[in-house]
Amino acid sequence: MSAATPALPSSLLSSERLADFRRDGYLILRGLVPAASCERMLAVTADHLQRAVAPLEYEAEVGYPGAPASLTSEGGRTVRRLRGAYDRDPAFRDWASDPALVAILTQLFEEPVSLPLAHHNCVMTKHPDFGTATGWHRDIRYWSFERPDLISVWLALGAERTENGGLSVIPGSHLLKLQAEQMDDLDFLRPEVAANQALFALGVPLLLEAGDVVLFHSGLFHAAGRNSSDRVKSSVVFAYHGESNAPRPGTRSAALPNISLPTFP
Ligand SMILES: O=C(O)CCC(=O)C(=O)O
Repeated sequence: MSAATPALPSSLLSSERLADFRRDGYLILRGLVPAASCERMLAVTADHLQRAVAPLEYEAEVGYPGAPASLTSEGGRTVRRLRGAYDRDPAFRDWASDPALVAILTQLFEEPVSLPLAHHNCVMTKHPDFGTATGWHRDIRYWSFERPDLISVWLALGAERTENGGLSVIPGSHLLKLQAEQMDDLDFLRPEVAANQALFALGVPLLLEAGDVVLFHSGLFHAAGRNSSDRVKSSVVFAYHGESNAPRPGTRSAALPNISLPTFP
Protein backbone atom coordinates (compact mmCIF):
# COMPACT_ATOMS: atom_id res chain seq x y z
CA MET A 1 0.00 0.00 0.00
CA SER A 2 1.45 3.40 -0.94
CA ALA A 3 1.68 6.18 1.63
CA ALA A 4 -1.07 8.02 -0.27
CA THR A 5 -3.56 5.12 0.08
CA PRO A 6 -5.72 5.60 3.16
CA ALA A 7 -6.03 2.46 5.30
CA LEU A 8 -9.51 0.99 5.59
CA PRO A 9 -10.98 1.16 9.09
CA SER A 10 -10.43 -2.35 10.47
CA SER A 11 -14.16 -2.98 10.63
CA LEU A 12 -14.66 -2.52 6.87
CA LEU A 13 -14.18 -5.25 4.28
CA SER A 14 -11.26 -5.07 1.88
CA SER A 15 -12.01 -5.31 -1.85
CA GLU A 16 -10.69 -8.91 -1.72
CA ARG A 17 -13.18 -9.88 0.95
CA LEU A 18 -16.01 -8.17 -0.90
CA ALA A 19 -15.04 -10.22 -3.97
CA ASP A 20 -14.96 -13.39 -1.82
CA PHE A 21 -18.54 -12.74 -0.71
CA ARG A 22 -19.77 -12.13 -4.25
CA ARG A 23 -18.10 -15.32 -5.50
CA ASP A 24 -18.74 -17.68 -2.55
CA GLY A 25 -21.99 -16.22 -1.24
CA TYR A 26 -20.73 -16.16 2.33
CA LEU A 27 -18.07 -14.69 4.56
CA ILE A 28 -16.95 -15.45 8.10
CA LEU A 29 -16.04 -12.52 10.35
CA ARG A 30 -13.97 -14.03 13.14
CA GLY A 31 -14.38 -12.67 16.66
CA LEU A 32 -16.57 -9.74 15.61
CA VAL A 33 -18.68 -9.83 18.78
CA PRO A 34 -17.01 -9.44 22.19
CA ALA A 35 -17.27 -12.28 24.71
CA ALA A 36 -19.27 -10.17 27.17
CA SER A 37 -21.98 -9.50 24.56
CA CYS A 38 -22.16 -13.19 23.63
CA GLU A 39 -22.39 -14.15 27.29
CA ARG A 40 -25.24 -11.69 27.86
CA MET A 41 -27.16 -13.06 24.83
CA LEU A 42 -26.48 -16.62 25.98
CA ALA A 43 -27.75 -15.84 29.49
CA VAL A 44 -30.97 -14.32 28.11
CA THR A 45 -31.38 -17.33 25.81
CA ALA A 46 -30.96 -19.79 28.70
CA ASP A 47 -33.42 -17.82 30.85
CA HIS A 48 -36.04 -17.52 28.08
CA LEU A 49 -35.72 -21.22 27.24
CA GLN A 50 -36.09 -22.14 30.89
CA ARG A 51 -39.18 -19.91 31.31
CA ALA A 52 -40.52 -20.70 27.81
CA VAL A 53 -40.91 -16.98 27.03
CA ALA A 54 -43.11 -16.57 23.92
CA PRO A 55 -42.96 -16.32 20.96
CA LEU A 56 -41.39 -19.76 20.51
CA GLU A 57 -41.19 -22.18 17.63
CA TYR A 58 -41.05 -25.85 18.58
CA GLU A 59 -39.41 -28.71 16.70
CA ALA A 60 -42.79 -30.45 16.76
CA GLU A 61 -44.34 -27.53 14.84
CA VAL A 62 -41.62 -27.46 12.18
CA GLY A 63 -41.94 -31.22 11.78
CA TYR A 64 -38.63 -32.09 10.14
CA PRO A 65 -37.70 -35.81 10.06
CA GLY A 66 -37.17 -37.12 13.59
CA ALA A 67 -39.05 -34.26 15.29
CA PRO A 68 -41.42 -35.06 18.15
CA ALA A 69 -44.82 -35.96 16.70
CA SER A 70 -46.71 -33.35 18.71
CA LEU A 71 -46.30 -30.78 21.47
CA THR A 72 -47.53 -33.34 23.98
CA SER A 73 -45.34 -36.28 22.94
CA GLU A 74 -41.88 -36.95 24.42
CA GLY A 75 -39.60 -33.96 23.69
CA GLY A 76 -42.58 -32.08 22.27
CA ARG A 77 -41.58 -28.83 23.99
CA THR A 78 -38.11 -28.79 22.42
CA VAL A 79 -37.60 -25.24 21.17
CA ARG A 80 -36.16 -24.71 17.72
CA ARG A 81 -36.25 -20.90 17.71
CA LEU A 82 -36.77 -18.10 20.20
CA ARG A 83 -38.61 -15.81 17.82
CA GLY A 84 -38.73 -12.02 18.03
CA ALA A 85 -35.15 -11.73 19.30
CA TYR A 86 -35.08 -8.00 18.54
CA ASP A 87 -37.68 -7.33 21.24
CA ARG A 88 -36.41 -9.82 23.82
CA ASP A 89 -33.49 -7.88 25.25
CA PRO A 90 -31.38 -4.81 24.41
CA ALA A 91 -28.40 -7.12 23.90
CA PHE A 92 -30.03 -8.55 20.76
CA ARG A 93 -31.18 -5.12 19.55
CA ASP A 94 -27.71 -3.68 20.06
CA TRP A 95 -26.15 -6.53 18.11
CA ALA A 96 -28.69 -6.31 15.28
CA SER A 97 -27.86 -2.63 14.78
CA ASP A 98 -24.15 -2.79 15.66
CA PRO A 99 -22.37 0.01 13.73
CA ALA A 100 -19.50 -2.23 12.59
CA LEU A 101 -21.96 -4.79 11.23
CA VAL A 102 -24.12 -2.14 9.57
CA ALA A 103 -21.03 -0.59 7.93
CA ILE A 104 -20.12 -3.97 6.43
CA LEU A 105 -23.66 -4.65 5.25
CA THR A 106 -23.78 -1.18 3.71
CA GLN A 107 -20.63 -2.07 1.76
CA LEU A 108 -22.18 -5.31 0.56
CA PHE A 109 -25.54 -3.79 -0.44
CA GLU A 110 -23.95 -0.57 -1.68
CA GLU A 111 -26.82 1.35 -0.10
CA PRO A 112 -28.38 1.93 3.35
CA VAL A 113 -29.57 -1.18 5.12
CA SER A 114 -32.91 -2.32 6.61
CA LEU A 115 -33.65 -5.04 9.13
CA PRO A 116 -36.95 -6.85 8.45
CA LEU A 117 -38.44 -8.11 11.69
CA ALA A 118 -40.53 -10.64 9.74
CA HIS A 119 -37.62 -12.96 8.94
CA HIS A 120 -35.15 -14.85 11.13
CA ASN A 121 -35.07 -12.30 13.99
CA CYS A 122 -34.48 -15.24 16.31
CA VAL A 123 -32.15 -17.30 18.42
CA MET A 124 -31.83 -20.69 16.72
CA THR A 125 -31.41 -23.37 19.35
CA LYS A 126 -30.29 -26.88 18.47
CA HIS A 127 -30.97 -29.26 21.33
CA PRO A 128 -29.41 -32.65 21.91
CA ASP A 129 -31.93 -35.51 21.62
CA PHE A 130 -34.89 -33.79 19.96
CA GLY A 131 -33.26 -31.07 17.83
CA THR A 132 -33.56 -31.99 14.14
CA ALA A 133 -31.33 -31.71 11.09
CA THR A 134 -32.16 -29.18 8.37
CA GLY A 135 -31.78 -30.23 4.73
CA TRP A 136 -30.10 -28.20 1.99
CA HIS A 137 -32.14 -25.07 1.43
CA ARG A 138 -31.83 -21.34 0.80
CA ASP A 139 -33.38 -18.74 3.08
CA ILE A 140 -35.07 -16.83 0.26
CA ARG A 141 -37.56 -19.67 -0.23
CA TYR A 142 -40.34 -18.08 1.86
CA TRP A 143 -39.31 -14.46 1.50
CA SER A 144 -40.87 -11.98 -0.93
CA PHE A 145 -38.82 -8.96 -1.92
CA GLU A 146 -38.32 -7.00 -5.13
CA ARG A 147 -35.02 -8.84 -5.61
CA PRO A 148 -33.81 -12.11 -4.01
CA ASP A 149 -30.76 -10.40 -2.53
CA LEU A 150 -30.87 -10.43 1.25
CA ILE A 151 -28.12 -11.34 3.67
CA SER A 152 -28.56 -13.60 6.68
CA VAL A 153 -26.28 -12.80 9.60
CA TRP A 154 -25.55 -15.76 11.86
CA LEU A 155 -23.79 -15.12 15.18
CA ALA A 156 -22.38 -18.15 17.03
CA LEU A 157 -22.84 -17.80 20.79
CA GLY A 158 -20.66 -20.86 21.37
CA ALA A 159 -18.52 -23.28 19.40
CA GLU A 160 -20.28 -24.70 16.33
CA ARG A 161 -19.12 -27.94 14.74
CA THR A 162 -20.70 -30.61 12.58
CA GLU A 163 -21.06 -32.68 15.77
CA ASN A 164 -23.32 -30.18 17.52
CA GLY A 165 -25.39 -29.33 14.46
CA GLY A 166 -23.20 -26.60 12.95
CA LEU A 167 -23.90 -25.15 9.51
CA SER A 168 -22.47 -26.36 6.21
CA VAL A 169 -22.67 -24.29 3.04
CA ILE A 170 -22.19 -24.94 -0.68
CA PRO A 171 -19.85 -22.14 -1.79
CA GLY A 172 -21.06 -20.27 -4.85
CA SER A 173 -24.48 -21.97 -4.82
CA HIS A 174 -26.27 -18.60 -4.69
CA LEU A 175 -25.33 -18.25 -8.38
CA LEU A 176 -26.63 -21.66 -9.50
CA LYS A 177 -29.41 -22.06 -12.03
CA LEU A 178 -31.38 -25.13 -10.97
CA GLN A 179 -33.89 -27.39 -12.69
CA ALA A 180 -37.33 -27.56 -11.08
CA GLU A 181 -36.94 -31.32 -10.48
CA GLN A 182 -33.95 -30.68 -8.19
CA MET A 183 -36.21 -29.12 -5.55
CA ASP A 184 -38.96 -30.66 -3.44
CA ASP A 185 -42.26 -29.02 -2.57
CA LEU A 186 -40.73 -27.18 0.40
CA ASP A 187 -37.83 -25.95 -1.76
CA PHE A 188 -35.21 -28.28 -0.29
CA LEU A 189 -32.71 -29.90 -2.66
CA ARG A 190 -33.97 -33.47 -3.21
CA PRO A 191 -31.38 -35.89 -1.76
CA GLU A 192 -32.11 -38.62 -4.31
CA VAL A 193 -31.28 -36.50 -7.41
CA ALA A 194 -27.79 -37.26 -8.81
CA ALA A 195 -27.09 -33.61 -9.71
CA ASN A 196 -27.83 -32.69 -6.08
CA GLN A 197 -25.53 -35.38 -4.72
CA ALA A 198 -22.72 -33.75 -6.73
CA LEU A 199 -23.62 -30.44 -5.08
CA PHE A 200 -23.73 -31.95 -1.57
CA ALA A 201 -20.17 -33.21 -2.13
CA LEU A 202 -19.10 -29.55 -2.43
CA GLY A 203 -20.53 -28.72 1.01
CA VAL A 204 -18.14 -27.11 3.48
CA PRO A 205 -18.69 -27.33 7.26
CA LEU A 206 -18.26 -23.97 9.01
CA LEU A 207 -16.23 -24.22 12.21
CA LEU A 208 -17.21 -21.33 14.43
CA GLU A 209 -16.29 -20.05 17.88
CA ALA A 210 -18.33 -17.77 20.13
CA GLY A 211 -18.36 -14.28 18.61
CA ASP A 212 -17.78 -15.46 15.03
CA VAL A 213 -20.30 -14.18 12.49
CA VAL A 214 -21.29 -15.71 9.16
CA LEU A 215 -22.82 -13.45 6.52
CA PHE A 216 -24.55 -15.42 3.80
CA HIS A 217 -26.55 -14.58 0.73
CA SER A 218 -30.23 -15.51 0.92
CA GLY A 219 -29.76 -17.71 -2.17
CA LEU A 220 -26.88 -19.73 -0.68
CA PHE A 221 -27.66 -23.39 -0.02
CA HIS A 222 -26.91 -24.44 3.53
CA ALA A 223 -27.78 -27.30 5.85
CA ALA A 224 -27.17 -28.44 9.42
CA GLY A 225 -27.16 -31.78 11.20
CA ARG A 226 -28.35 -32.95 14.59
CA ASN A 227 -26.68 -32.05 17.85
CA SER A 228 -24.89 -35.09 19.23
CA SER A 229 -23.21 -33.14 22.04
CA ASP A 230 -24.73 -32.79 25.51
CA ARG A 231 -25.28 -28.99 25.30
CA VAL A 232 -27.75 -26.78 23.50
CA LYS A 233 -26.19 -24.85 20.61
CA SER A 234 -27.46 -21.26 20.28
CA SER A 235 -27.01 -18.87 17.36
CA VAL A 236 -28.53 -15.42 16.86
CA VAL A 237 -29.83 -14.88 13.33
CA PHE A 238 -31.09 -11.71 11.67
CA ALA A 239 -31.73 -10.96 7.98
CA TYR A 240 -31.00 -7.66 6.19
CA HIS A 241 -31.76 -6.05 2.86
CA GLY A 242 -30.80 -2.91 0.99
CA GLU A 243 -33.36 -0.12 1.44
CA SER A 244 -34.29 -0.11 -2.28
CA ASN A 245 -35.21 -3.81 -2.08
CA ALA A 246 -38.61 -3.50 -0.43
CA PRO A 247 -40.77 -6.38 0.78
CA ARG A 248 -43.67 -7.05 -1.59
CA PRO A 249 -46.86 -5.47 -0.18
CA GLY A 250 -49.33 -7.94 1.28
CA THR A 251 -46.78 -10.74 1.78
CA ARG A 252 -45.45 -12.22 5.04
CA SER A 253 -42.25 -10.26 4.42
CA ALA A 254 -44.20 -7.00 4.78
CA ALA A 255 -46.21 -8.14 7.81
CA LEU A 256 -43.81 -6.72 10.41
CA PRO A 257 -41.83 -3.46 10.43
CA ASN A 258 -38.52 -2.96 8.67
CA ILE A 259 -36.01 -1.07 10.82
CA SER A 260 -33.90 1.44 8.89
CA LEU A 261 -30.36 1.31 10.17
CA PRO A 262 -28.34 4.51 10.12
CA THR A 263 -25.31 4.54 7.87
CA PHE A 264 -22.11 5.64 9.53
CA PRO A 265 -19.48 7.59 7.62
O1 LIG B 1 -29.65 -24.98 12.56
C1 LIG B 1 -30.19 -25.50 11.59
O2 LIG B 1 -30.67 -26.62 11.61
C2 LIG B 1 -30.29 -24.70 10.31
C3 LIG B 1 -31.30 -23.62 10.43
C4 LIG B 1 -31.48 -22.88 9.16
O3 LIG B 1 -30.66 -22.85 8.30
C5 LIG B 1 -32.74 -22.18 8.94
O4 LIG B 1 -33.67 -22.31 9.75
O5 LIG B 1 -32.84 -21.46 7.91
